[in-house]
Amino acid sequence: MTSTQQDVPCREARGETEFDAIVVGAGFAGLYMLHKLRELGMKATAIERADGVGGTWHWNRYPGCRCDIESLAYSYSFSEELQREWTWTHRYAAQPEILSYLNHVADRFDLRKDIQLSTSVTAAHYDDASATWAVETDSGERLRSRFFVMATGCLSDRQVPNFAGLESFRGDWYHTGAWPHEGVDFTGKRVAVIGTGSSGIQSIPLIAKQAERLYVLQRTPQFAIPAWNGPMDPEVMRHTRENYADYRQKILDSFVAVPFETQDHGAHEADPQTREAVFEAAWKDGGYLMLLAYPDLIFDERSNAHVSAFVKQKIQARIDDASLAEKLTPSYPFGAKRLCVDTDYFETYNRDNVTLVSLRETPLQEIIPGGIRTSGGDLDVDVIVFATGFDAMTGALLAVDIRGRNGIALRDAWAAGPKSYLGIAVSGFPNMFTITGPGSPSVLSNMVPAIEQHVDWLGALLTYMRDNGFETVEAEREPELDWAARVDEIASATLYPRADSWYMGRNVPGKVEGFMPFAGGTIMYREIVEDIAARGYSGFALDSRTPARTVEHATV
Ligand code: NA7
Repeated sequence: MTSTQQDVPCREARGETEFDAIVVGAGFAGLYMLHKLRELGMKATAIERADGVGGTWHWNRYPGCRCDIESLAYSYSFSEELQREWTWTHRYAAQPEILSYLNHVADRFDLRKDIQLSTSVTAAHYDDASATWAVETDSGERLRSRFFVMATGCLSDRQVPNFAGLESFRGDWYHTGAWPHEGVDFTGKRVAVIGTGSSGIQSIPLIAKQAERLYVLQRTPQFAIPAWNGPMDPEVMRHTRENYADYRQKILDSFVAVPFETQDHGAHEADPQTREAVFEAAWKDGGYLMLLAYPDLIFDERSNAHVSAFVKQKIQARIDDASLAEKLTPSYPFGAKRLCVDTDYFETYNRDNVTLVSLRETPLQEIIPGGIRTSGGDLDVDVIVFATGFDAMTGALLAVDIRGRNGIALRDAWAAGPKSYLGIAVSGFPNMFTITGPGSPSVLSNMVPAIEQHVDWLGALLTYMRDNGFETVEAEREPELDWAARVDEIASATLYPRADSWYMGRNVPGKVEGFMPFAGGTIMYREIVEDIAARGYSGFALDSRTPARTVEHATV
């Protein structure tokens, strides 16, 4: 699919480098997308802002950072050789191990030669006449490509709240999503962690062990289920490695792309003893799958009340002080905010050097040179850790000045919230794709299979275009609106909207509210997108017009 030779001198004369496809990001999504494009014989490049590959796993190096999907499931399936040669050391891999894995993938498939590191894509403008994307980077480099793929991750645009006085702070501060490579030594330090999502919950127990004093500033208490992490059982690793095909099939057959077994009826229908036993077994197994102990926990208020009560009582049993336990107990439906998976999180509050500061009771007023001022008094600290999360799902997409047909900015097209056909493509933005974009299961499922599913689907689409002589593909407006309505409708049938979560866009001041992922599960989603493909990519306009590739183009 390499562009015709006669175009190249014209573009090179304008200082542009020409590609068939430009991929933004070199995390799980960008690496596999690049590999796929290469398999299709395309000239492709991936542009990555970090100085290494790995995406999320490059940036998030805070103490305790690990995946809360089990390692065996949180890994690529596209290469049998890769599956067979990699050994996971723990049930839940820690960040360094996942980063090593991604570096291994980059080397093994010789991807590095087509990855440009330490470079941010700042703008991407579509030119209708040539049907190409003009892409500009922060180094002023200009590139051009036929296809443009945003593989920028769902949780990569980090948020440091706009607290007054931060610039006056005399100590050091860090965001968990941009942790120093050399680590941070908290020994002898007074530390404040702001935020109790996954990043806070993973890092707080380890920071508490090292710091002289730790203040945890909590806005909303979180549900967390113990990981019961430990070394990988060699027998489980061996058996899975020899039977990966079966294991991956179980992933495909599951609601969230993680092998698990649920009940065939709702929790509220079960008799109390059985229900308690099922919850207890799920608790003992640990982790995120507690949310799937029964299939209706996130859909049915009565069932959710049962699991919420069970987990609250488990949380409270882990904390010595009853009034503290009360403050650490969530009040929204179980699972409506992203469920956390912990190691010793609640027990950490039993330590003498740890203080919980409830920002609901004593709101944060400002950062002062010596620490943090709350309505309850000043906290003297040497270090502030912002575990305050990300502008999820849309932040990284809107951070690039993306303009589609007629110069329409993605930011304007999404002014009332993201609208995307299948979470893959946006009307008005031909030949642009988003891997695990808003409107796809993405963050409600295991991200690696979700990424592979999108990349494989796109690979098939690009093959179809080549075989049938299509130059451009673009989501049509009506199907896109229908899809958005469907995403909304499914979300309204769940309990997710009952919490102030990043799923809903409620963690970022001023962000348009709306549930962004597709909550119908990965099986339903896959069936829908495969059916759309089988019907000649219905809902997409495919155009075989030969673009005027040699005319003068609008540039970024
Ligand atoms: P999260 O889950 O978004 O957590 C961010 C935390 O920071 C959460 O407790 C927030 O409280 C808190 N927060 C955010 N802004 C503020 C302000 N302004 N003041 C006080 N507290 C604040 O991000 P994580 O990095 O922990 O995890 C992200 C995902 O990575 C996670 O869900 C997994 O999928 C992996 P809130 O709950 O909004 O009241």
